[in-house]
Amino acid sequence: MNERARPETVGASTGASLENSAFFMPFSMNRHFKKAPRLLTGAEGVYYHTADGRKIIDGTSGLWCVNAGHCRPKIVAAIQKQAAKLDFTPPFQLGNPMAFEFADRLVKIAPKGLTRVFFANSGSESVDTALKLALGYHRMRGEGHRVRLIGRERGYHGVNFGGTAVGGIVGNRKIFGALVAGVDHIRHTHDLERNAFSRGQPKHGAELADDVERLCALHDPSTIAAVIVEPVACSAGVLVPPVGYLERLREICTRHGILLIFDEVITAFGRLGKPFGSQHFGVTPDLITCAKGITNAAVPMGAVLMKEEIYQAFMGGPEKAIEMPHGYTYSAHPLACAAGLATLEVYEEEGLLTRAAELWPYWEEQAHSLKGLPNVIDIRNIGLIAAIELAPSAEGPGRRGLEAHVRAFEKDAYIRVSGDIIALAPPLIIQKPEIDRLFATVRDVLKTLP
Ligand code: PXG
Ligand code: PLP
Repeated sequence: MNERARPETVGASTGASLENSAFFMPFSMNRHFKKAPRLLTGAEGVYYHTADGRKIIDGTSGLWCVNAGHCRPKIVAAIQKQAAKLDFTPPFQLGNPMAFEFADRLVKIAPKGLTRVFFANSGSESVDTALKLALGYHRMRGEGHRVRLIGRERGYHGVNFGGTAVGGIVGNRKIFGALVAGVDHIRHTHDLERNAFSRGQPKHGAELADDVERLCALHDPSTIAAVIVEPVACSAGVLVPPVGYLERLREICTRHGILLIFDEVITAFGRLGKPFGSQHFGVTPDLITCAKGITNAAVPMGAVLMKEEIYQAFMGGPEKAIEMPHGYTYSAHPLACAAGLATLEVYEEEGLLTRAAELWPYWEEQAHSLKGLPNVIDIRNIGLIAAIELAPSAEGPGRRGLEAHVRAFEKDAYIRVSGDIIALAPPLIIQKPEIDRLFATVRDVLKTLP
């Protein structure tokens, strides 16, 4: 066990003292977990370390965020140094030089035309920021009647009110009341009947983008501010866009003066073999939200990238006025900027932003080799992402998925499940033998699942 992995909570790893812990775990089965906790105490590269001394292969990059692998020395050192030098700067009316440098560096790797950056502290905050930027942009241009926001069924845009409202996961919405007024949704693109076992983008479904036209006919395009989608919907089970779908969305939005927002919280920073997913698909949105891999998850951070004309729309008033009445105490936090700059260096030095493109064919073969195993009803992949969809068990939806997650952890692999869909997206530094090991464990688990 390495130095960092030495547990301070060995007692807790037995679960003995956890059952009544004050910690209300987010998005977790609190009571189930606290009875038999799965605790991580260290990490390095593509592995987590557990309190009982096991090395667990990280099949989902933490939560799709540790793209360069865990505890990278360069990033660790940058954070340590920054913490000792300048811990915090107020981001309102003051600044730290790194924020400006980091924004300029991000723009250099972003899709052409996205020239300005607004910082937040998470994907959720980035999404709510982007929605407010879209509304503000229209208002500034004298189109304040564009107030509607369109999301997509099965979309995940974080957990703040705006993101929950445009999101399309029923379980995340149903207990939180009316959310935000004026939101509507297009249909999702998941279609196992026509597209099961697709490799890369599925063939069928481009026409689903025409759902935006349906909502334009219903509400009138002049009332719609923005459409937000994930280029690949990851949280809700890896829904890869059909061939031609994103292009069609782009065309419809442009034609109606509607802003197109790509939520790239997961697809940015190399997951699809390019710095941003938009670049892989060759479709440029008006705004991009990102987070997670922006700092390799070592310090929380999120960002919204936008086209020049959006930024300029806010710059028309008097110079001595605040152009955008929005921002967070921790926007452009020095530790996040330091981590982000070091992360970009690691990505660049190791070619990580394009490595998924190299690994893709091998990854795809390995993933699809699980076809034919019990209960596997679909396998899909794109970049360094794969999903294995299982038929729900007789006990109900999600039970088989949960069992797969728990059994894999016992066999030293961390795999994320969304209902009965296993989602794999390891750190971009993963080597082929480790890919083999990950899929061998998933294979073992699938063979024995009830
Ligand atoms: N947008 C997208 C597309 C995301 O994937 C968020 C926004 C919210 O980001 P924050 O940083 O506020 O969590 C996300 C986050 C999963 C999983 O298991 C995915 C996310 C978060 C937690 C779990 O699929 N994505
Ligand atoms: N609530 C209160 C009472 C505050 O004073 C602030 C910030 O000053 C916030 C919420 C927002 O916090 P943050 O800027 O960290 O999002």
